[in-house]
Amino acid sequence: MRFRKLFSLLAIAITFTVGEAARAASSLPNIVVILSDDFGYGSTNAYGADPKLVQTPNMDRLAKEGRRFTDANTTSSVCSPTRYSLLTGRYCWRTTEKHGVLSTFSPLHIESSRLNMASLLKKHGYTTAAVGKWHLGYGKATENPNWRTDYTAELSPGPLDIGFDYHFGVPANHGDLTGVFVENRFVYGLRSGNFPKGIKIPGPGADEEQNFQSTYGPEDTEVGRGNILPLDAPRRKNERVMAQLTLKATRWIEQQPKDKPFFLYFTPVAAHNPITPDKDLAGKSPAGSYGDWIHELDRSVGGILEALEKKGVAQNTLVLFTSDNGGVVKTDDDTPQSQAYKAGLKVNGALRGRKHDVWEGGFKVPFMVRWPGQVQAGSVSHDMISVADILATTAEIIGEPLPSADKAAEDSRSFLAALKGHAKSPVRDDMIVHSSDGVYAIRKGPWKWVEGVPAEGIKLAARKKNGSQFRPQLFNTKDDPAEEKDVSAAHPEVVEELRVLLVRYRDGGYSRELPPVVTKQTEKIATMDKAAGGVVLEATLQEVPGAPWVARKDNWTARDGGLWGSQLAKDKNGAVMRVPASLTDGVIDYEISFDGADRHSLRIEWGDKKGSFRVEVSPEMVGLTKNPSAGEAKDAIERIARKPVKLAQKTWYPVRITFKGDKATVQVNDVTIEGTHAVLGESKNALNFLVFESSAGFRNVRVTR
Ligand SMILES: [Ca+2]
Repeated sequence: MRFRKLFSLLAIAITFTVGEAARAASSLPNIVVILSDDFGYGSTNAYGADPKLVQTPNMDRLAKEGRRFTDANTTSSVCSPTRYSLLTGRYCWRTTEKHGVLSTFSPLHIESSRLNMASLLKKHGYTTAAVGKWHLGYGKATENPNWRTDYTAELSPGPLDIGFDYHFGVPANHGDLTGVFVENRFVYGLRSGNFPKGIKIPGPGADEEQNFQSTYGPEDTEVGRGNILPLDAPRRKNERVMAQLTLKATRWIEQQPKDKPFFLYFTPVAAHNPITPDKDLAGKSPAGSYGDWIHELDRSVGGILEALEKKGVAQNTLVLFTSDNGGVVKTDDDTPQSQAYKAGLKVNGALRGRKHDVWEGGFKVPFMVRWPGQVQAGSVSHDMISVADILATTAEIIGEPLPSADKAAEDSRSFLAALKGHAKSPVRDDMIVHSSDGVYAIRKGPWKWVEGVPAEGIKLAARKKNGSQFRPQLFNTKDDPAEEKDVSAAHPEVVEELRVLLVRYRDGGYSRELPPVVTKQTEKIATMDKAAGGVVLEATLQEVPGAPWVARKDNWTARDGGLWGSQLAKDKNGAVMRVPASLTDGVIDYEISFDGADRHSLRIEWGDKKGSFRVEVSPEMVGLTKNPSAGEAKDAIERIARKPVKLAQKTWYPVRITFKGDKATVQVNDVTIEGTHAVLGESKNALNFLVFESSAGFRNVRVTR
């Protein structure tokens, strides 16, 4: 009896708590973030696209019924880094991703414990979903250098491990080599694979069948070539990917309970390549298929708005539409983008540049927010904001204080005041943007200073092609929005102020507030004791050596106490310097200094011309790899070990390779890798010092056994 009473009291208490939470939750708005892909600043009518070329009534509705921002910016001019920033409120260059985008086979890039849009909202009672292009990786990499996402197995950790309740996605890009969708933790409809027997992974229902095809070939991919993953699963049909994603998103909205708020992160694949508008839209836009593709994006946005209305929740839903980077501009080939350009469509408006660039056309994007009763319809804001600010803004909306700036949302500043039209001062005084080549630029007031230094690992060809972005320059974006005139010579004090601020934010770990000045530690160079044993070979390399060395003389010059190699422009095999050396167990020592080289490879030949393996060193990575042996296929390459390193330019670092049995230990400055392979235990006959692209120097080679 007493137990029963206690139980019923407990039940009342639980009911009360749940009811309270539901009531509190019901006053919170639903949040729908629509992040389009490669969709340029000038591609909607609301932002000036000629309605004779494209018509975007649904996106324009968000401007008419909400607020349109004229100075909204992505953090990167490419996909993955901006997506990371939107969800975490942190610049992606603070992670290991210093340039370019993640691969289709990269591990999950958002740390599982990191505060992000989904985890923040879930904590406040939201149901959460990520539907659309993901491009933030799946799985957790191991030490194995050959690790890559296994799409035949459980894709974990993934979106469901960082706060999303539901996920339906295109793994990386429209036209990526997987050719499939992912639902929650598995490839959608996977029929066989590396998962426990008895599990049945759901696939397309009868109403989705028209959105799939039996095979997915190179012709369906973004680049029109490549080895398609051999997955036993229904294949995406490019023309129906937008329809399928929209269907999954709207169906999810329909299924949401009335008493819980929801967060939908919807990421359509348009207007990324390949340009594949649905059949019923094809041929309608005078701007060609690219215009039709924009129409498809607009129709998808319309589908989401309609689903919110049908559900009766549009009045309590904040809808935000933007893009992950600027549009692709092409002018002189037969691509859909060129056709659109020739027809008169300026996808990035009057801005300079495009996707990938450090120019404004790479970052400035359409950004519209509709929130009935909270945001004035038809209003415009000229405040400078970043997609990294969406997290802090969301936190303010739901009344959750952010952790300290060094812990989370490092670069996120709330623009809620600008959204509601109450901002008395700019929500952002300054902002950092970052190009695909890893070039930083910082904006403050009317100024934009481009630091002009590409990331390590940017190839010589790109350095030549994008040379105009690889030098410091200052623009006044108010007087000169098209960034035509470098005014750094006239304003050295502005250049200095922005340079110092950029360094402070970059080294300080956050920019939400001003971090303390970090004094960078001076570079530590490891010291190594002289290896014991009999000396097989010793050379200081203060001059181009003669026999037994063989060097391609054109590429090798002695200076600064070492011998420097650089690859001839047309020679894809690198500069080579070869020396015979007889060694089984023993030690190879030398020093290396990078001066713009992409990488160095020490190719070690074993056996009687049977084969070789290589020690690779770049400013970012050290690796040990077996090359194909005589009679093996060209792609019979085995990565034995691999680790990141950080080597400064024009600095001498020690390298030591120790062989014992079939084990090798490679130490480059303070980083050590180890690997075991039969070829490592073979008798080694020759060393080839290779340099790829620009210059690297060597000195003090010593081989002992
Ligand atoms: Ca993109």
